Amino acid sequence: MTQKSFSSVFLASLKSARFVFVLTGAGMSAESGLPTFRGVDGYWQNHRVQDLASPQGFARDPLTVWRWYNERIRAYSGAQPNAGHYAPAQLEALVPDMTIATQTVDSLHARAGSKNVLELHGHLREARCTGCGVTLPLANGLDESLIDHSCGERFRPQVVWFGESLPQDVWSRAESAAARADVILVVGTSAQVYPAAALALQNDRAFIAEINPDATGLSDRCDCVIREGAAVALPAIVELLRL
Ligand code: BV8
Repeated sequence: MTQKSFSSVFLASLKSARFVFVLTGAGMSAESGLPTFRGVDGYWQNHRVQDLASPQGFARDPLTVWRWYNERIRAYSGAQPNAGHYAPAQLEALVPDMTIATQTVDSLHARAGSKNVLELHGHLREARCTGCGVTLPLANGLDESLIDHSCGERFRPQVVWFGESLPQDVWSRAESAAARADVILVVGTSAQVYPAAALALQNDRAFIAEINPDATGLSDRCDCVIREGAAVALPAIVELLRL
């Protein structure tokens, strides 16, 4: 992508920005070979969301829920950050203050070197007992024999399920970073999940750019849309900022 691929106002806003806020979703990891949630081969094609990513679904069938997460954990550990993950890590060094708020739970932003990452929907690095709070590392998933804990309760993944509140400290840091942003990049999200998607809507002063091959519910609210994949658009933006 060349300079002409981007609106001059976008590049000027980014060059002069003090605060940059980046909201990312599953599309960030598509070029790492990980399926998105609602894409053609999305995770949820074969499962009902309510049966997997919710406290009710977990209470009803913890074994199926853990089998789904173990499958994803194995996929995540075999995946590598892509150029779209490395670019924001490089962008952090080019702007005074940058925050990434991600809906992904694959830890690829951190593995790519990003320092200031807010995991809005948690992560899959460890499981937590719902009774006594003890945690277990999830490097290779959770052995099914360990789901029930000796304290009488069960281990669950450290993610935020539908109907659960986002971690208060993470949410308030994300809200203030979005509110003070001069530029907001919305990358790889269908913007269907709230309150995360609302982060891009609460600041009417910022220049908002969407990076997504497809249109979303946020597209009309953006000042520019870049119909390209994250692994192509984000490195191109970083290169142009360096000029
Ligand atoms: C809550 C963790 C109550 C688990 C996930 C309004 C306000 C508040 C809540 C709601 C509301 N309306 C509805 C709700 C309820 C609900 C909700 O949003 N439902 C939706 C489905 C209608 N929200 C909740 O329950 C949240 N909690 O609200 O608590 C409350 C409210 C207020 C105060 C107190 C309490 C909790 C939601 C968290 C759910 N957990 N994940 C897990 O991962 O298993 S959500 C899940 O969806 C993932 O985190 C995923 O990342 C996220 C969002 O999906 P996307 O990331 O956008 O992925 P998707 O596939 O949809 O899109 C991918 C995009 O990438 C596409 O656009 C595609 O075109 C693009 N793409 C593809 N390739 C590329 C690309 N882009 C760039 N480059 C590419 N190469």
